[in-house]
Amino acid sequence: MMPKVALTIAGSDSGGGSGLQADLRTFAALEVYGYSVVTAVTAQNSSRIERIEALAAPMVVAQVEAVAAERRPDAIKTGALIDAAIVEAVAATIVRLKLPAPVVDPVLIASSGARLLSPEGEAAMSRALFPIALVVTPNLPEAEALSAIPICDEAARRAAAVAIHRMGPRGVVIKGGHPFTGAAPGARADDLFYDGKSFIVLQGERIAGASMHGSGCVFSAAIAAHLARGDSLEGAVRAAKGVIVRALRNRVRLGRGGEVAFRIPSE
Ligand code: PXL
Repeated sequence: MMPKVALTIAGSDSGGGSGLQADLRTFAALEVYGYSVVTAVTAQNSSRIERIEALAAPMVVAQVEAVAAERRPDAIKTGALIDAAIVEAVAATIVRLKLPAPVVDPVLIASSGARLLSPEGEAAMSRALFPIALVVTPNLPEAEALSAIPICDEAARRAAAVAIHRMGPRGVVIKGGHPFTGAAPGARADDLFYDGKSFIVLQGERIAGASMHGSGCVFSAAIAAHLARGDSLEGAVRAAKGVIVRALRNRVRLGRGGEVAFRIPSE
């Protein structure tokens, strides 16, 4: 049987917790074949990122062309894109090759504090990639940075979702993993989905002790895998919420750093 194929365009995390390693693990758990285009190599473990080296944009494009020449992916996600040259090359290549509208995880800064997209890259992402995106999936700090709206409550989160939606994607999910400033410990981890018409709150209990390292990667990869399998955007986002909850319940600790989302048992 010919499998469905998802393509991730992301950074390599040598520690395996996030980036394309988390994406491929998620695709495999959802029985979707993974193509992986590397944007950068990071030397990191669960505690810290030691070094980041971006590939030249033409090498990123060459990888996309190589896989797309063989088979058109059924869905695409983007993760860490590092700089404006890579952002612009990825957006132009998706348009030129008429590839599916991507799930854009607007990775700006790693949980450990390292920048995974330059300020110029951030501007390029909202200008060139958001208008062709199917859905953009910021966490709370990323939504604040992209919308320039401080998010301290649900009303502000909705305003930020509207502001990001105006930048062009079909949908926006502002994830609930980071609590609002001043929220009570154990506050819910609900995600907010906005498609330009209505808001949908994806309910989720906060999972005590769960690390955030890599969980955004698993979430956006799960959206792409479900889209590849033929789900609607809303269906894929709802399914991905279930996937990240399962992965966080089955997290592992490999060293002294954070735990990472790991096994995704089928429901
Ligand atoms: O979780 C965001 C992320 C994405 N991609 C790479 C990363 C990280 C966080 O560390 O290293 C390569």
